[in-house]
Amino acid sequence: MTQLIATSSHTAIVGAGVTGVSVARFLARRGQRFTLLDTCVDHPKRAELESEFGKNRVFFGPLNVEQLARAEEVVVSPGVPLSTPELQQARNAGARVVGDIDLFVHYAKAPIVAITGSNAKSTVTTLVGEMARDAGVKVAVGGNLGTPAMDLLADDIELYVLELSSFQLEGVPKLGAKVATILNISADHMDRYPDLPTYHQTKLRVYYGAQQVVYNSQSVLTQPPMSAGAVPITFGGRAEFRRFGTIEEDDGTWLAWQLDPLMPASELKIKGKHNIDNALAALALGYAAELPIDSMLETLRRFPGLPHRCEWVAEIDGVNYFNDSKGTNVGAAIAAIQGLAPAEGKVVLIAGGEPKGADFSELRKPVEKSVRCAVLIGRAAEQLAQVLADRTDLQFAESLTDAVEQVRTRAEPGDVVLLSPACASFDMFTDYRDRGDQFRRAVEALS
Ligand code: UMA
Ligand code: ADP
Repeated sequence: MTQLIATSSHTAIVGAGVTGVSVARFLARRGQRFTLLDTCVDHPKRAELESEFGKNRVFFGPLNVEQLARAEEVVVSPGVPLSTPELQQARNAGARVVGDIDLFVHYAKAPIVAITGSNAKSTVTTLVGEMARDAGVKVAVGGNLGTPAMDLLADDIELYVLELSSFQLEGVPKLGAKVATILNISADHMDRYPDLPTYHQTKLRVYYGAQQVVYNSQSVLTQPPMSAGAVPITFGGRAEFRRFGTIEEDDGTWLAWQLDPLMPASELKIKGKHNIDNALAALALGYAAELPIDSMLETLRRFPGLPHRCEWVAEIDGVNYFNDSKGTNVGAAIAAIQGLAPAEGKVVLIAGGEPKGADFSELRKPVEKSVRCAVLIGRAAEQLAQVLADRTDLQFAESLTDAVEQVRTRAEPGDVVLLSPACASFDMFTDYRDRGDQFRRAVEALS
């Protein structure tokens, strides 16, 4: 446990988004002194925040090092890199610089299931939360998923299930989770990290102090650096000792624990091979958190998946349309292409957007194997075209509606049309939800 904090006589909170506000409200309830700082002068909630916390506690504009250094503790929001020069100067001046998760760990009284990875975090976190709820556990679910961790704190909670981003893990010296996992690692946020090893090291922080670790048997990068606590549980691939995997039976693929078949994969509502891994990961985490297996299987049978993640939208002229707007990096798009590629038909892909410093070359092989044609949109279109030109047919579209109209003319019966952009959405849309909703509307307009 870190030497905390927020018991300090004065805390500076950097970033007045949902995280910063959750920390400010927590400190306000405890009657502790704090200042809330945000570099955005035109902050959309400026007036609201000044009215809630008082003008003398909320500051907008460039960070003031002296003001930061006067605080004993600086709680930094995940969107603000710890490498920000003013934060480094404050640290040099003696301030403790932490994130909201550090604060949360200090005050949480119930065990934590901590889930990170490049992709599938929200799906698996939601599933584990549902499994716990269905098993009668009083559970709180949040973190990067949406509800900031500090807003989850309550005395009657029996289990916390947290989705943690690399940004949130940056500020956590020792998480001490009951169960921790990295689901998978592929390059993401390469506009924030200098290289993949640095990003990977940040993700590994999820394991520090964990009682039980769960990792992906198919990905060496998800392994904890040292075996701490109980013998690890793994997921993915063929089921074996201490592994939730699959076994092949006469009637198809089954989810299994060690040698015990649990349920046919065909009973899952979430579609695609990658979602079998997600179901197995959730089972492994739930098992490690001591949830009953039968009840977890019932949850799996019911779980419809989250919107914008390989979400089925419509079937038009024998072509199935899927919205994977949350496929915001290369690893996600590859999983979606491979997971949804039909046995008989091909994928017609819509990709592109804000590239986030990504290297798209890993898309070449799966695109060559499974993609009939790719329609490219957004700022990354040219970059994607250079990488994919010799692998599949390419077309360009000015808008998502235009892209949907183009894919309609290219898709053949038995094909899958897939929006899985491998990019962020901010060049053309408010966020991934807006992009997914616009895709859905464009597809519905076709039919
Ligand atoms: N800001 C500064 N200085 C900076 C950068 C930002 O003052 O240098 C201010 C902005 O003006 C803004 C505030 O910081 O007012 C925003 O803070 P934030 O970016 O940390 O965002 P929050 O609203 O606190 O939301 C954060 C997560 N956002 C990021 O990590 C960027 C949310 O994840 C998360 O749901 C929420 O905390 C609750 O835990 C979003 C996300 O995009 C969904 N996450 C990334 C991802 O999933 O890939 C990691
Ligand atoms: P995250 O919260 O990590 O972004 P989500 O559950 O929201 O994860 O899924 C985001 C995207 O990741 C999905 O839309 C899909 O494209 C991709 N994805 C889902 N499961 C997997 C997996 N097991 N491996 C790789 N990519 C996946």
